Amino acid sequence: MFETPKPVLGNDKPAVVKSWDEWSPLKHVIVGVADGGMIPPGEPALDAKVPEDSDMKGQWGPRSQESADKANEQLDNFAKVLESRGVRVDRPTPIDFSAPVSTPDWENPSSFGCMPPRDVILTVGKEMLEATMSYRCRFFEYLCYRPLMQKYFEDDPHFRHTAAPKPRMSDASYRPDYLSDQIGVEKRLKWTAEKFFVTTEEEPMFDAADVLRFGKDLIVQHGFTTNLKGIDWLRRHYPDHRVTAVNFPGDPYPIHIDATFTPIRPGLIINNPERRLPDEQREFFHRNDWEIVDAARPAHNTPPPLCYSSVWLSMNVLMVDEKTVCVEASEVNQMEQFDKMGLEVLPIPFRDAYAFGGALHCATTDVFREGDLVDYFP
Ligand code: DAV
Repeated sequence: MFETPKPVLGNDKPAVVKSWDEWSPLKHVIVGVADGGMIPPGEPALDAKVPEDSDMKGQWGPRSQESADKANEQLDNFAKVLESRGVRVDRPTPIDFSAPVSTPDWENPSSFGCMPPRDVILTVGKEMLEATMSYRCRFFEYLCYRPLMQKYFEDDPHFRHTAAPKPRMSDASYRPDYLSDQIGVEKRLKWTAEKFFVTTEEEPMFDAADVLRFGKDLIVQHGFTTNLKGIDWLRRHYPDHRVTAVNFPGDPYPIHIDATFTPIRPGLIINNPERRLPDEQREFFHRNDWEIVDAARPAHNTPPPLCYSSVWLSMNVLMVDEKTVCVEASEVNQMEQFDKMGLEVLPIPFRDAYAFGGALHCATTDVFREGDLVDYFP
């Protein structure tokens, strides 16, 4: 019989859930774990994200114990650094990611992992929402967070635990045009510019990591992992927020906004210079005196082995507060840029964890930040 695992908790004090933005003082966070992480088998939306020249092409199966151990060492160290800054840290509970999964519409030989909580759980105010997700291999990932959700539900009488409608993720949800592994970057860029993405508009789909929280505004990337219906669903779900769709035509593999567009503090955003926000979409920010500056170049020319993400994980940073930023320890250019902006930089070694699902923003999700709901774009 399946027994519900006990949550791995930072401490036993009752939890309180609240977070409205990406930069207010962080007091409680979930940090992912690498245990059991898989290279998932091919499926339509995942294949579309793997670049033609990637070492991931055609691979699948369990990741090595050695690589998981190294990743966990860095994840644990990251958790310790956060704790030393007064941040309480909880960890998800892995399920058996190697087990085949199925629904009435499809079967997939395995799941993925639970290293990047940011992709799955969206905290807005006192609510934690489980995203629909968009990859079949990530359909059941929310289960890893349920022990924590139950604990928060018991502790905080005002916490709202919600789940967006599970998509069917049948073949109708994916464009067969993206099935070829010989598309080429030129055609991909044309398709991205035309907003012709791998996901169709069959049903609402979104990953939580396509959403950035700016107080009363939610900025959402339309791309491979979030479709327009997903954005519309978010708009209807958060009637007291403004939900604005953005897209970045320079990105041939647009998944998740957090290696593309990163708010640092009220009034300041760094933007990936290869994935510029189009001028007409910049208006929204400029009108309210927000500055959008080019992010520094990554320090590496290639991602580490067996990694889905691009070198732009350099800008996938975690704000501890408006003046303190966690940056991957080898990203010297990004650290220097933040230093010049007057921020305190906490260097965090993390490249061994990248392959399990991303960098420091991906590997966390907020439980509690100080501060209240602010309208930054009145
Ligand atoms: O640039 O490959 C990575 C985002 C991971 N959450 C990229 C996007």
